[in-house]
Amino acid sequence: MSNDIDYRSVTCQASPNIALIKYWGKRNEELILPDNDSLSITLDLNDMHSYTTVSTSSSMICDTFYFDDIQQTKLSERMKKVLQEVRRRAKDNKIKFVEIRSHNSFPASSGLASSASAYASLAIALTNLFQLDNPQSTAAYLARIGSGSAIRSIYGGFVRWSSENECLSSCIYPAEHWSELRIIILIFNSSKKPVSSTDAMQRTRETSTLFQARLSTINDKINKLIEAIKIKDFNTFAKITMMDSSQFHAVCMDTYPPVIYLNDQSKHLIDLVHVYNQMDGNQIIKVAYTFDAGPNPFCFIRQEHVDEFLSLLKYFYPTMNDDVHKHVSNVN
Ligand code: 2P0
Repeated sequence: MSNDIDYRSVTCQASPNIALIKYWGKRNEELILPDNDSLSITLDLNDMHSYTTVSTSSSMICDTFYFDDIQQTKLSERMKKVLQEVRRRAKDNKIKFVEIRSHNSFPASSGLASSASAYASLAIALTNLFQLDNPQSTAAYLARIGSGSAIRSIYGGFVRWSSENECLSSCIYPAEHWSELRIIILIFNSSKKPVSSTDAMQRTRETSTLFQARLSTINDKINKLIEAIKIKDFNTFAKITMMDSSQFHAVCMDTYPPVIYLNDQSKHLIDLVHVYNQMDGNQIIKVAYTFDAGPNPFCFIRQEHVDEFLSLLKYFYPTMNDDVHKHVSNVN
């Protein structure tokens, strides 16, 4: 806190999002323009938010960044890029320096992408602090140049990020539209991913021949998925979601050298879900999984099947009981 008379400060929060149709590949690295549209759900986990406080005053002598109250030696290049864009857009040219304080209410090592919620909260806070024009699209732009998928955390509910024109994101349906939908997150491994998404997607573009084939499937899948969400057709929703996850990981495997994010536990969970879905023999899908750039499954399920599926998870992964319980969530 500062006693400066021109001291101003804003704090904002944002939540992580999980992609149903994955973003993978940039047609413009600098501006982070994606090769394909993506569709996600913003999570509403009570204990999972990123908070960012941005402050400015004339007495500050440089830009500073604190993560978990620890001052970092320097700002990342992405963060510098975001601040450069804020300065360019700000009407008063008096923005001297900014202090950024960020923390997550969930462990950074929980295996959940925190960069999306971190950059979304930073973008919203900066937009508010400097009262930038067109706040929502400006915050979306700033979030995107910080970390591509962060643009989807600007909105709650079901969010589409377009790969066309200005590459904005928009809420397709609010979370209340499908209130029976739940997410169960299992943390199989919380260590840092072997290859960053940024590096891996660039490598995929350069080497994978399956990549172009994947791109040609995206819009059809998104249209079908949006229709499934509209009419709450869980079977179609589940099938498209699982198939896109597998296709994304197949493209990663087709990258040279291969990028392997799934582990043996991930594969076990995939088998478990399919056996469980076929148990009744009535073609009704009860659970769907999706995996991001990591081994941890995000399982979508309707409320009516939660208890049954949790019992199964507790049986197969007895040490994970607490986490599983903790992460049963509504969508935002
Ligand atoms: C997604 N992922 O749609 C995909 C699926 C990971 C797998 O967006 O380089 O951290 O900052 O734009 O956003 C992770 O990539 O990458 C990601 P950059 P980002 O959620």
